[in-house]
Amino acid sequence: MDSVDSLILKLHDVNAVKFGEYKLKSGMMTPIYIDLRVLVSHPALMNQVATLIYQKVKDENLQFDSVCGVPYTALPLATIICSRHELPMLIRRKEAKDYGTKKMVEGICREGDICLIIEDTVTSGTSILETAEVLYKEGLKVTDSIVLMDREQGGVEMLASEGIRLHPIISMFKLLNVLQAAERIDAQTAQSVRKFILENNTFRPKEEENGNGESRPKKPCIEHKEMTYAERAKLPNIHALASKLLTVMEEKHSNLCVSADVTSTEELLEIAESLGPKICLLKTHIDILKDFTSETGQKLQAVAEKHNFLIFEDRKFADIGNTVKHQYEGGLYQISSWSHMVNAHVVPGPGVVRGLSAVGKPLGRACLLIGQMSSQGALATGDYTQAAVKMAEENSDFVMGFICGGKLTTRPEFIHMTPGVQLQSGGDGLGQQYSTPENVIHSKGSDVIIVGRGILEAPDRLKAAEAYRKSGWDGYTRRLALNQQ
Ligand code: 5BU
Repeated sequence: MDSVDSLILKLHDVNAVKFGEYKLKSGMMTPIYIDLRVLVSHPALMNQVATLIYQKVKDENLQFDSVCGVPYTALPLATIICSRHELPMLIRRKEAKDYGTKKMVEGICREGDICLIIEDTVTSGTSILETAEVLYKEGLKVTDSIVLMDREQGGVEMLASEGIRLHPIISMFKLLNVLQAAERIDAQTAQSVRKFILENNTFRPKEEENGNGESRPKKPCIEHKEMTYAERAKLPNIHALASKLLTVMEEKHSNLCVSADVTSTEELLEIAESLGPKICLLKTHIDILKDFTSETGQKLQAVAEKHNFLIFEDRKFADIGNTVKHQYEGGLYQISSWSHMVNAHVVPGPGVVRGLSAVGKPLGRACLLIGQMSSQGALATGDYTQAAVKMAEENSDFVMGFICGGKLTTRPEFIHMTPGVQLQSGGDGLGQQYSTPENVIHSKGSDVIIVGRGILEAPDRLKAAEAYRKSGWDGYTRRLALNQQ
């Protein structure tokens, strides 16, 4: 039997998992209560739990300088792990002493050190956050936390929104499945608890500006049992181009779109040729080229074919349907003839999508709607963003996704792409605001990072593209790992 399955049964044996009517710390009534305080009376079980927690550290390759258990239940667990593996430990005080040093944390705190937090049970994640905040005051960083039992009521999402990855050993749905399979509980009990958990998610994304000019998405950034890019590519209702892009991403292990904001055709083609193997998508601003000819589009297409990436002209259409139809098809650039996808503002209403669709749909093209912008003070927030999501859902035969700061909809057929990405957060003095690939992909649940100057202005563009590719892909694999237990 799987070690987690056997642990679940043992926890049930020692009455650490109870079914009935119980009150949580928050006052919420619950049909299932997890009481891991009883662990101290069962040393063998305590050792087994400590082993599994340390196994998680290894599996996830977590990097840290010290370990802190959330008082009190996780304290002895942290102690066993630190003692066995000779790791420095920190103890968080619940109350400061009123004599002596008045310290809130015992142990050596070095500025900038990373502390791993261990917790027994998580509902909303606030206990971990409270401990993290005490550690932050001592100059420490917290990037990861391990919890024995995640009640799957929003703790993962809440902590992710605060920059902490939560790694659960047991999740509520797994626990219910194991107990039901072992006939410890009947199907009805399991089902009523599942219903309770699904109906009582404590995570509410903050609506206010997040300091990056974007309002946070209304839905949690991350869902449980998240699908891989490859799985999403096979969805029956997905746009063929979205499916193609997800397939390319999976094949090349790249969720990197390079924004080739250069002014000569030669340099554009050079970027496409040299960075092609690293990217899934190349974004253009074709109207900044000083020497565009119809050959530019054709040559770009040939390079895209050769290196297996798609082309996205960042044209940001924003006019009535009839006008955008001409702008998309005709003029100097004849965008629809060479670009796989384009984007549009939703400010004109659905006519903009219908106009573009009239030209693009017969060619197998697709469109991204601009739900949010990366620039400071952008007005695309709140209800406007939600209207963009609705417009996409109503036009999913041509709309394949969004330009946004993070995940806007849980519908997996839509692809989320985020500009304003650099390895260091910050800005450019002209309103652009940067988030890191990790933040964009892992914390905010976007799918594709769009990077311009972070790569174009690097001394070695290829090396920089590889660093962004790796960082974006790592964010994706970590997000998957977190949501697939
Ligand atoms: P940068 O050099 O990484 O800052 O370039 C970002 C690119 O993405 C640039 O071409 C912008 O026009 C584009 N962009 C953006 O930065 N923010 C947005 O909200 C949108 C597009 Br929509």
